[in-house]
Amino acid sequence: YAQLKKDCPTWPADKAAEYRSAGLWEGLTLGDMLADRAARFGEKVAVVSGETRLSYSALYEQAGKLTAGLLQLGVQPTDRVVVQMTNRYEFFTVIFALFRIGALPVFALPLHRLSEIRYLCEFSEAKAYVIPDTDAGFDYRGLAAQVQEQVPTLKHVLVAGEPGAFLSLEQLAEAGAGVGAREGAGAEAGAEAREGAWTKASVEAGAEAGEGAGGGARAKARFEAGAEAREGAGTGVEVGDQQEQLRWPLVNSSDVAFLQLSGGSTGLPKLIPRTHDDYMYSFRRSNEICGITERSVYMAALPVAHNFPLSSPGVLGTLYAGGTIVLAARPSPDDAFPLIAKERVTITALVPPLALVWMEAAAQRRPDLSSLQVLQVGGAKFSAEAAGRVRQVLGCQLQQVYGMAEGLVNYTRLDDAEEIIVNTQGRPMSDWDEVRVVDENDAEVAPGEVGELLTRGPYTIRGYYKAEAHNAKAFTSDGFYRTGDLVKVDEQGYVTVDGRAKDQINRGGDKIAAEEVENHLLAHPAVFDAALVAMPDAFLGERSCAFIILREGAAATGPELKTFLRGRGLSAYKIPDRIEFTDAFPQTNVGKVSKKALRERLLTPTNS
Ligand code: J2J
Repeated sequence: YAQLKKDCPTWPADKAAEYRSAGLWEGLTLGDMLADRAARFGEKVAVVSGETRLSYSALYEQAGKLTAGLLQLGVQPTDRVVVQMTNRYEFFTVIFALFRIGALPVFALPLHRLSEIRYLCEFSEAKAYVIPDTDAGFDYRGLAAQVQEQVPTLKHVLVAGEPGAFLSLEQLAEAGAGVGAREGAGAEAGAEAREGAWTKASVEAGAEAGEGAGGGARAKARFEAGAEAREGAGTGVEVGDQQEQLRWPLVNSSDVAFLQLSGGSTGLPKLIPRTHDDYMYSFRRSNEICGITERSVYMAALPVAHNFPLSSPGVLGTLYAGGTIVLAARPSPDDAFPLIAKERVTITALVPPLALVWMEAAAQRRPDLSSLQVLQVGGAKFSAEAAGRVRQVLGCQLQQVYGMAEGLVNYTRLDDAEEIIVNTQGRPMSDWDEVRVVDENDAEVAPGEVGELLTRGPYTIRGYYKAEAHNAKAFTSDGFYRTGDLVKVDEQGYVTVDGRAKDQINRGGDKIAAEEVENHLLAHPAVFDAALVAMPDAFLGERSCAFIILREGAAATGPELKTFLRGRGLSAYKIPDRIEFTDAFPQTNVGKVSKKALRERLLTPTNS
């Protein structure tokens, strides 16, 4: 815990105390949440995934078995586990098992390949990597074999489905169930896992807190006692849970629960440490704004580990409310429309290009979308023109969502005037969100003028994981996160996204850090210099174009360079859509490559 604390910058004590006493941070963990909801909602369906319908109790029980199995395997509190899961129910059993242990999921996206996964495993020193067997014709087990060969810290690969050479989650859960059956064996595994890290005093304090109390009160008591006891050390507690006789280490609500992936603008992706307290606040508050209740049926059409479908209010908000999650294997109208009709989906979230595809398909096919009340669109700018057609074509309310895995999420409100819903990206979800719009010198711009959005608040991180030097640039000295987004904020606080100051391409919601791709290109022997820029695209909003200066006497074609990038294990969406060769890059007056000038080159039709 001491090391993790060092690696993850957090809120200053006075702010944390403020957020706690205002009741924003409730002192509950994600594990507490599931335990409580399982007790309250029991046989109600929590997750629908293909043929599988998992009740709240079943989800809790399966997560419990996996918890025991993972402990037996040697997964310990604060261990990192890279989770790359497609939209299937095992995503939930795995993450809740990890939350229970206090191990940290590191969220990867299904499209990530060797280059990204190897980096995530290496950088987080992951002990395990969780994958589906296959999806959309891709075999993740082959990828895992390569990763394991190259990353020595990676001890285990766990597979949802057919395990091949690895261990399946099912086998692991069976092993865990065996352990659970032998009374106290889970405790042994747990105790072993805690060896050395847990002081006696803290264990006692924790146990006391756990005793007798139940539900939220128990968690709160644990929180207080645990926080006191745990100065630099971990605590263990025997939880008087009727449903299973497992012990697990005390996980504090102020602990980092997982590492989320940043869209990134630097050479290597950054990891975002989110705590139980801050994340739960974000989806609890989102639930209020988005009207999520026990009756809500939320469909995850986007990859479920992405911050948007995970928490805005997404699948976790839905579980919090006791609603039902429907996992769509794919977001296409072919897959999603029948599911909406069959499961009576009430709300879902899309990125703009998918919203366009849905509108096109709905206009032609007239599917039954009568249950759908709200369509959330975010991740990239949704054009006002398209936004204006949503209600008529899909028959539901549009909600624009402008969020970021680092924290701040803006929503248009469901009862906002049509004009606001169509033309803005919403306003911050919380009155506690602090927002500043500044110029290049960090001076606040006049109201309504364009500037970079800086933000700080109860669910916006204060720094990336293990990134001290970068944090000094990405955050102001008083803790505001520099979003890199150029925005306008109106008198009512509504935000319009106007552009970007960060060196990133937003390809229909998929974020590409220019420098990351440039570094891969520079590894090619024929490439002298490379610059990746965005080019406008009617469908995706932006696509990427790489400008290349070749070494003297060297030759390479566009297709060769693309093949080269694929060979380096870069995921498909990061492969440049277009490659242009040039003799020199235009420069800014301080001698840097002018990406603005390069982008402009793409707009002039004479360009070859
Ligand atoms: C313009 N740009 C947007 C929007 C995000 C909810 C919704 C989205 C994300 C997300 C998220 C935008 N219009 N409506 O985490 O919880 C761009 C901005 C932003 C970056 C963050 C959530 N919505 N963006 O997209 O971490 O540039 O989160 O800074 O992937 O996406 O990307 P990401």
